[in-house]
Amino acid sequence: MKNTTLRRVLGTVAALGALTAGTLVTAAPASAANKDGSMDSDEFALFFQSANPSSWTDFAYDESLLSNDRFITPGPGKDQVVDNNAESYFNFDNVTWYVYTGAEAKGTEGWIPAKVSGNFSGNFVNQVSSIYDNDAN
Ligand SMILES: [Ca+2]
Ligand SMILES: [Ca+2]
Ligand SMILES: [Ca+2]
Repeated sequence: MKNTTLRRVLGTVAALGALTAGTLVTAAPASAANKDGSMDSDEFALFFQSANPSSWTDFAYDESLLSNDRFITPGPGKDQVVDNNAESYFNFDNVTWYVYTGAEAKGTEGWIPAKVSGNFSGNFVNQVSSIYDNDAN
């Protein structure tokens, strides 16, 4: 089980390395912590900028309001509010995450498959206001 998890994590290290200054955690998921600046294997991250390295925040749980969250890792955008301010994403989780342009899952819905990173398209760039995975937490 542990070896399988590690292989999955290592498979995405190269992509993450191009994105950021922050800490990539390859240890057991038991150490995962929400919004601690470490990308754990059950988390979803939002970045201040697209393409270029920038500040980001790691989310382990649903966020019905991103207006009280800020980008926390070192880099451009650090301490800026996340709401309507994220240009790219990294779904480091094993499940799909859903993003919405409105708070509390309102507005336009988008989804990001497990282990996929990229830039938000026109409908979502600097518009995302809430995020959810499908595990009821
Ligand atoms: Ca974390
Ligand atoms: Ca929040
Ligand atoms: Ca919005």
